[in-house]
Amino acid sequence: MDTNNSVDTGRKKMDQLSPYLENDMGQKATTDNGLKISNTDDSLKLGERGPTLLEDFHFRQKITHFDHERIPERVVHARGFGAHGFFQLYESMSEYTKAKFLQDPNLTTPVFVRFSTVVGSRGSADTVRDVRGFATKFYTEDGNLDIVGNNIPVFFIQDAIKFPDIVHAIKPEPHNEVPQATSAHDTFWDFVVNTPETAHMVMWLMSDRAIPRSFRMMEGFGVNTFRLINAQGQARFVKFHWKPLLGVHSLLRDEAQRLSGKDPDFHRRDLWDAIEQGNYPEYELGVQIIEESQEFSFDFDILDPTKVWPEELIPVKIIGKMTLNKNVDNFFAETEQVAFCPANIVPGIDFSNDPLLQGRLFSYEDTQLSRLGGPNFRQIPINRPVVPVHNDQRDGGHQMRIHQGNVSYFPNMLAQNSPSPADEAEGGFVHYAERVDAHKVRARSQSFRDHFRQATLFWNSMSPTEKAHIVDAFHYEAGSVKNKEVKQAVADMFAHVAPELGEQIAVGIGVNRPPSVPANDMKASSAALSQENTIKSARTRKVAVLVENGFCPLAVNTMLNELKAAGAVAETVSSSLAPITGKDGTMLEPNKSFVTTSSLVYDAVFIPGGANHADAISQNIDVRLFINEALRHMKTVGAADEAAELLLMTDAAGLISNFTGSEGTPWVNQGVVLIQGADNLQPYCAEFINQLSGHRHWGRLIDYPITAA
Ligand code: HDE
Repeated sequence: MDTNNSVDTGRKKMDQLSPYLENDMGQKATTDNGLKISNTDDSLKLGERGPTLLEDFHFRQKITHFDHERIPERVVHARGFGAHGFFQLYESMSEYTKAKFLQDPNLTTPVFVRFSTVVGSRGSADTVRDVRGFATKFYTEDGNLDIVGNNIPVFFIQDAIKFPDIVHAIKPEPHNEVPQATSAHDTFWDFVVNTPETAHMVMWLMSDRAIPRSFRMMEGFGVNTFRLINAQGQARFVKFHWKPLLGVHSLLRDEAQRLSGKDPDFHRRDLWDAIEQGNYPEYELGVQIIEESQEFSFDFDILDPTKVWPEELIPVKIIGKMTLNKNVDNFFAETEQVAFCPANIVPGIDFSNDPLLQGRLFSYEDTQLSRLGGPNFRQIPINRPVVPVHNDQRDGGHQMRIHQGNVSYFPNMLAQNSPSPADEAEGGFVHYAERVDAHKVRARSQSFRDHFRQATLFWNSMSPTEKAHIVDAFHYEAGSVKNKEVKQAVADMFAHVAPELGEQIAVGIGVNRPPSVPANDMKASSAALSQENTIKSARTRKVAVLVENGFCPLAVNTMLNELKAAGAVAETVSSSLAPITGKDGTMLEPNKSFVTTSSLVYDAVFIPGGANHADAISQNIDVRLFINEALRHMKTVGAADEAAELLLMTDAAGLISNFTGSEGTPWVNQGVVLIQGADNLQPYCAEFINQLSGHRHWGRLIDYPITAA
């Protein structure tokens, strides 16, 4: 926990949780009844070789508890990872809302965040192509507020009643429960091609947004439209955004798929390690606000969850920052048992009639009843508000409160009407009195009918690299579909987004060119949608320094020091974990070996010089694979002195074919950074770090996935 902040830093929630922390260190083992146990290795038997006796209460309790250790996983967002932190406002938002936590910039509010994938089971891999959940619980002075968002700002469907359909379609197919944690199969694409409102979100799902580099490097979006209400009762429409201070960055498809095997925990490990190292993830909270009078001023319906509010039209006002500064003490107790619900709001925030949101308001409470086993899940420590709870709700499974007295109803005289409702001035929640005058119909508004224009806006906003990645994703996803008609329909449907997209999909998945369709009139683009325009930084990036016997200690030390100063994280990697000797006799104990790690988990690779080192490295097939893979995944690769020439051996892409030596100054081409004959490596390290902060070097193989039609 960060104690340097002058303000609360989320302490209130930690103080509340601390009485529940258990530490068994140095204690004697007992049963759940507190009876000390003398032996927990042998069951009670009739003779040493005889049958076990039913009377063995310790055996029965131990096994029974174990038998019931699991609870149902979330029906969606089953795999997730959480952390504690705090939120602090930059400036008072009192003009827009009376929410207490948005009034005073000196106040900090404890938060708990859970990131997740949507489709896979609890044990599935982190780096699959999927939407990421980004759910935040604010423990405010008005009670808990949940912003249950995703890292994609739009949703597949417009009405909550279709949620079971989309989820059934995207989950593993029911006859054989294959494939796990992916949309690359027939039922998902069958649903998509029969549901044009999915077009916009599918574009995001096929984009790099769906394979984030880190939870720390993705945006969050509340998706649904809410309201802000100020103390005068004025309402405005609002959408919530989280903007990561490290920028928005992604993996490559191939990298993400390989990582699923090499490190299925890649994202949770990354978040955990960053927090343990003090590299606290930070996200700014932004709001887009639309006046009620402007409700009908746009070429999209502001209640339609398949639409963004383009940031160039409605700017995101940055209002505060969230810092995640503490890992959980226990995954199950906190991350697994946390229960989010978009209906958890506070005075100053209210709902809109967004038909997806309206359904969500019901679903989350409902699902917790089976997942967490009854109506008292709000009493689980992680779910408790930091303010007192008083009401006449009683009993139910696992009731933790011991309510005193004989009154559990309202109104009453016996307890002087306690607990009594609070009026608005006392902080009582009063729903926004929206006037609605309409027929009761099972129908959808005409204003929700445009399904392609914003999908085209997204496509128009992508850089050539991002477009190439989208085409590549379609080739993999729709190419994995078995049914030829569905495949054809995918190419045909996305020709409505952009004819060239439909054609490029068709080429890659072996179906006919889509028939020409009427041109979509969306010509605009939005710079905010492209990751090319994001923040770039070397901070917290991970670098592998490859070392064998004979390495140059000066080069290694300079690089490690400079990386540390830039806020990057370095690990030495060698053939084994045994200590190695540098060219001047310096000993070094490598952090990782080629068996225990892989190029996949790093953002860059550096190979120091040393004559014998170069020999040792040149004979090592693992080194070649490591470098080749890093080059293929567009990562920064650096080498010094003798090692620079070795790169020629792995230079399949011809990146250094024109390297003729560097005479003491750094030589750079597409993220390959070489140096020879320098007395001082600091300028070289600065260039290496500069290249590292570029994230990936897309120019390296820019033309590879797009095939000419
Ligand atoms: Fe969810 N969603 N959802 N969802 N959702 C759940 O609630 C649901 C939607 C989101 O880390 C479930 O507690 C419906 C949009 C996140 O614990 C369930 C609809 C967005 C999480 C549920 C949606 C989300 C969930 C399953 C369509 C982004 C994980 C377990 C109307 C704004 C929260 C649970 C966590 C979880 C229902 C659509 C985000 C079944 C009916 C849109 C981040 O209640």
